[in-house]
Amino acid sequence: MKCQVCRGPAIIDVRRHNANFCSDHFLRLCRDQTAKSIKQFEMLEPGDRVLVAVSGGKDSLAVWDILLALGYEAEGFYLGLGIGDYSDTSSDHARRFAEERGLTLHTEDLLREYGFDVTHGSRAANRVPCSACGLSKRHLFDEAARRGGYDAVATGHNLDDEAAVLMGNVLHWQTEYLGRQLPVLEARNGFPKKIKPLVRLSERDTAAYCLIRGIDYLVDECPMAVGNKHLSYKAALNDIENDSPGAKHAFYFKFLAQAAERFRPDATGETVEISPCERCGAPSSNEICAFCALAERATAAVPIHMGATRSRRKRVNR
Ligand code: Q46
Ligand code: ZN
Ligand code: ZN
Repeated sequence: MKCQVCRGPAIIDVRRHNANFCSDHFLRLCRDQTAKSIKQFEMLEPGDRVLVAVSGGKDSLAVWDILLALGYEAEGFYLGLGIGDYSDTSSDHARRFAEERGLTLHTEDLLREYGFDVTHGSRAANRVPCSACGLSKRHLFDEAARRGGYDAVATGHNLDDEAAVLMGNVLHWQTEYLGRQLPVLEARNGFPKKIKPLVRLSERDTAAYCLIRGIDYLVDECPMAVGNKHLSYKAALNDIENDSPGAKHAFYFKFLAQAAERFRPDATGETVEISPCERCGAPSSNEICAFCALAERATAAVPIHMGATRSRRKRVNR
C-alpha cells in the first residue's frame, strides 16, 4: 500500500477518496479538508479568534489542533457536566492537552457555578439528560464566546455526526431542523457565530489524526449516549458506506448543495423577537432564557453544592 502523494509506505486507506496516505500526507489531507470547509462555508477570516468547545474526545481535540495548525488563534472552553467518572476523565484529557501545548483552556463547572449537574438536574427539571446537557452547553459556550469577544464558537462535529443528524431529520421529515442543519450559523441577535470545521472528516479520520499527532483523547462515549437514536443511524450509515464508499459524504454534501435551501423557510427563529434574559442578560425569546429556567427547576430540587452559592446569588441579582 503506497501513499498516493509521495509513493512512500502508506499507513491508512481513505476509501471515500479511493486513496492511501503516509502519516504526513494524511495529516495534510485532514488540514486541507478542514481549510476547504472553512473557505467553502465562509466559517472564518484569517486571524479570527475562535473558542473551541472541548470535551476531551477525539473530535474536539482534533479541531483545536487543526485550527491552530491553520494559523487561527484558538482557545478552548471545557464545561464540567457532572456525569460521574466520564466527566472526571474527560476533564483530565482536555486539561492535559492544553497544558502540554501551553494553550489556554477556560473551564466552568455546572455544579460548582450553577448549582446542578446533568445527572440530577435533568431529573429534577423533568428533562432527558441530553436535552438538559445540550441546552446548558449551548448557553454557556455562547456566553463564554460573548464575554471573550471571540469571532466564532467551533465544535468538533464530523461527517458521521452530521450525516446521522441528517438521517434522523429526514426519517421524521423535521423540515424545521432541515432548514437549520448547516455547518455554519451566522452571528445574529447577540448569538455568536457557530462553525463545524470538521464536516469533511469522518470519525475514523479524526481518530487516526489524533493517533498520529500523539493526542491522548478520551475514548469512552458518554454513558448517557446509550440508546441514543443517532448511534443506530451512524451504524446504518456505516453499513451503507461499507458497501458504497463515499455515500455518507454524498448524502450530506448533496443535501447542503441541492436541498438545504428548500427547507430554509421552515426554519423558525428568524422572526421571533429576541430580548435580554431578565436574569442573565443572554439573548432570549422569553423573559427568562431556557437555561435560567432549567437552572431554577434543577436547583429547586437538588441540594446546592457549597461552591455554587456565590454564582447562584450573582445570577439572581443580575
Ligand atoms: S455529553 Fe451531554 Fe452528549 Fe452525554 S449527556 Fe448527552 S449530550 S451524550 S454529546
Ligand atoms: Zn506521503
Ligand atoms: Zn438567562
